[in-house]
Amino acid sequence: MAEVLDQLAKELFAGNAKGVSELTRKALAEGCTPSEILNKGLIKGMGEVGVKFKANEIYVPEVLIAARAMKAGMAILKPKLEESGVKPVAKMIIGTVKGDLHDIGKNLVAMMMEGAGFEIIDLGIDVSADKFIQAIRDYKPQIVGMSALLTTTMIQMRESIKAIKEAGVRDNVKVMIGGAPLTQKFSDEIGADGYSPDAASAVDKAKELLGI
Ligand code: B1M
Repeated sequence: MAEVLDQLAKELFAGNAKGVSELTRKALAEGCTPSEILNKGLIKGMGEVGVKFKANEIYVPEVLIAARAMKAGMAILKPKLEESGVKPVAKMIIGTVKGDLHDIGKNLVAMMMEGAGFEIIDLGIDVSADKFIQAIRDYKPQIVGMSALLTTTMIQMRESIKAIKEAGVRDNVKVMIGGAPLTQKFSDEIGADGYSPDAASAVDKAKELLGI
């Protein structure tokens, strides 16, 4: 049983979507629980992707290919997880801030978070403060993720955090920010709860913020 899960983690790391689909089915047929397949197969493989990405041993294309393989496995596993009542680690809404259309980095973060067992509600690009606030009310996430790639839009993060505070929902969530022009100093200045420089550290930061 452990063998099929190890193999699954390896195929996910290699980005083999077909292999991941087959092994997910095989693991189910061999009697592995959906939660074992998720944690010891898919999340384990994606965790390895995160480690290598952080160490600059693999790059964006490899991460995207691994994420596609993860999605292939999840498509089979998701209904089984729902049937067996496995809860996500936590819920996160994420979006690229108003005026900014860059989404490659944001999508990578969303994929790595999903890979780590988080439920992700992706609000897309050009997300206004009002849209963040509405989504906090609608989805009740534990984490709000904001991404910005332009020096002209990073300021929107300050505006959004201010608006979230004024709307009275700031205490309900941890706000995490990221994007190429950002720094920890900027994060501190605008009152975010956390900053992370890349998609793999985003998972660590989110867990740290939630104490999990
Ligand atoms: Co634009 N662009 N772009 N662009 N673009 C940059 C960002 C730029 C640095 C290029 C340059 O001039 N050298 C520059 C910004 C300069 C500045 O602000 N100082 C720039 C500009 C100027 C523009 C336009 C204004 C160009 C124009 O029209 N004149 C325009 C703006 C449009 C708009 O947003 N309103 C524009 C448009 C575009 C395209 C549409 C063509 C395209 C985006 C396509 C898309 O995203 N779907 C594009 C691209 C591709 C880039 C570059 C080349 C690549 C960005 C990228 O995807 N990087 C970029 C130059 C560069 O970076 N080399 C550039 C890869 C990605 C994986 O990295 O997004 O940093 P990144 O994400 C990382 C981390 O930052 C972090 O994790 C990710 C993965 O490790 N991270 C988070 C990101 N979000 C996070 C959130 C977190 C945590 C971590 O928590 C929530």
